[in-house]
Amino acid sequence: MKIVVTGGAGFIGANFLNHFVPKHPEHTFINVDKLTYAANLGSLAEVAKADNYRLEVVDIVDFAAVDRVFTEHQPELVIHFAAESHVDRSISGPRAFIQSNIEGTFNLLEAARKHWSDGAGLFHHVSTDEVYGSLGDTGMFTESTRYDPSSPYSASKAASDHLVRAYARTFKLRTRITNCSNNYGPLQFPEKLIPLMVLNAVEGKPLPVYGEGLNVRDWLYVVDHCEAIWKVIHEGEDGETYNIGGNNEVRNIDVVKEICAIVAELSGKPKGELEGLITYVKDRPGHDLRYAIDATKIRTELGWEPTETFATGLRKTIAWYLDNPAWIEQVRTGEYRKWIEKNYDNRG
Ligand code: NAD
Ligand code: TDX
Repeated sequence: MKIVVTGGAGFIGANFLNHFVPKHPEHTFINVDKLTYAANLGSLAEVAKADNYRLEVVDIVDFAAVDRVFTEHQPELVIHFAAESHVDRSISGPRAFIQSNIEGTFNLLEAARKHWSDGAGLFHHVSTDEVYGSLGDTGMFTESTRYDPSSPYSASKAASDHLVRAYARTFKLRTRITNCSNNYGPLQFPEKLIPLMVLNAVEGKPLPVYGEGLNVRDWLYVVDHCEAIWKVIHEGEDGETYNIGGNNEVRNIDVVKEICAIVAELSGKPKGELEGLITYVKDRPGHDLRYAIDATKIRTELGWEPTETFATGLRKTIAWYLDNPAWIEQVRTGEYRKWIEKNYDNRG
């Protein structure tokens, strides 16, 4: 089968390709990626040598380019990861989110509608739990929770989910959607909480915690997410939505303290010294308090179970960052440094 994987040079897409390309020589994986700041071809060094891998440097906002990919490769499956993904960037500059996440998804759906007649082809849309908005101290998101996005990022993802459902209902396009909680693991761009804190701790830089650090995220190891997507594609049902989450709710401040403890252990630095770097900074506007996924549907209907706990996955992740200084140097371009100045300099 020919599989288009959009956003395959980003964090989750690269983990997906690294995991599945070697396992499935019978499939050809076509990575369709614009190569934004968040992409890194260094993450795909091994996969790039494989006979069943191709790279198409394409902006999904460009319909003609997307159409050409469908014409040339005739994919039977699209797994749509490509998106602008960082909430803070969607606050300082929302336009790219509207373009890539909404218009980009629309273009893929239009190409799928044009090229896939009579139920040929499956469109798998990778989405987030942030579309459901914020929880209070109790409750969990199920597949029927009302959409209530808070940030331009989550609003753009919500819009893209709605478009996917509309194409399923109106044009009978075969689609599936997964809404997943916060991912962490190797290859994540160090603007996100976990890699940012790991790298800053290693370098003795401040650890900027937004607000009081009491916001809760439900963490899932990235390969567990990838396996869940694979399961939905192979065993799920058309038109259905599946929530994915690992039942790992942790307050941000506790995540940061845990990172300090593991970095201390692995690097030999005193834990107290690292915790002393914790700095409370101005909160994110519209900051969702708590996310928690009820993954009963994918667990009971498809038998999916995560393999990592937060403790095992976090240790593995930190060890990976400590062992891969070359990868870190590669992503820390001038653009990265500019973002760090822009996001943190005015937080006080
Ligand atoms: P990422 O920012 O690390 O990577 C995104 C990739 O998409 C990059 O390679 C980038 O170049 C590409 N891209 C962006 N705009 C594009 C465009 N216009 N055309 C072509 N390619 C483009 O993101 P990620 O964390 O890997 O997230 C992947 C997907 O999973 C996103 O759709 C995101 O909403 C979703 N998701 C992420 C998380 C998480 O915790 N990271 C959780 C749930 C869902
Ligand atoms: O420096 C920081 N300090 C801090 O306290 C950063 C970068 C984040 N935070 C807080 C904000 C959040 O409560 O940590 C939490 C996690 O922040 P992010 O890593 O930015 O993730 P989040 O906003 O929760 O969104 C992530 O999960 C859902 C991904 O970026 C999304 O793409 C995904 O859909």
